[in-house]
Amino acid sequence: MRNVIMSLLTIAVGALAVIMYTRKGCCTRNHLHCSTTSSAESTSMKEKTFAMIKPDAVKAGNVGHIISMIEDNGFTIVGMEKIQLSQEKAEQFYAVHKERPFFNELVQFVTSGPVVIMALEKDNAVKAWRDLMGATDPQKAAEGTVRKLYGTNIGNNATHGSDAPETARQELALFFPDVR
Ligand code: RTP
Ligand code: MG
Repeated sequence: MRNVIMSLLTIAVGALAVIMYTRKGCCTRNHLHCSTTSSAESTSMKEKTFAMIKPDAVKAGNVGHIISMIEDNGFTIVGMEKIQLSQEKAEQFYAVHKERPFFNELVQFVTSGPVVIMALEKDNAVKAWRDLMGATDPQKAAEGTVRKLYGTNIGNNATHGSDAPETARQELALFFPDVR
């Protein structure tokens, strides 16, 4: 009888250990999308995105205002640098628009002065930063968005944000290879 009770206890402890390991496992295997929360909370996931304050906003002295908006909206700035983009890097960054009629103008603009690049982290950061930036054309952007406040026209629209999680990974790898 005593042996049976000991065996049952061993099985119970083993099962408990397996359950606890499984719950912890997703966190150690995938730190970008780590969540050990209940199913009700599982739709919000820490994510990183790439942001740029473009030359027009840097020249106009709006870097501080835009960074304040970013922090006030709950983003963590995990990387930041003020840089001058080379023609080659700008062409690489905007390669997806190579065939568009505005490509040369776009590369010329983004290399016309220093930019501030950032790696931002937040739950659903890609969409959250796109929402905070507003529409590509500042005249169509919603009130209170970065582009409405600090953009001038579709070319001079103050900021850039990655348009999808895969794009964010590519753009972060291009500018912040150490950010994971
Ligand atoms: P971004 O990449 O800079 O965050 O902007 P976006 O996703 O809102 O817009 P996208 O379609 O990726 O276009 C990239 C940039 O190209 C300029 N653009 N000019 N003249 C035009 O019709 C035109 N269309 C786009 C904008 O400066 C836009 O940010
Ligand atoms: Mg874009």
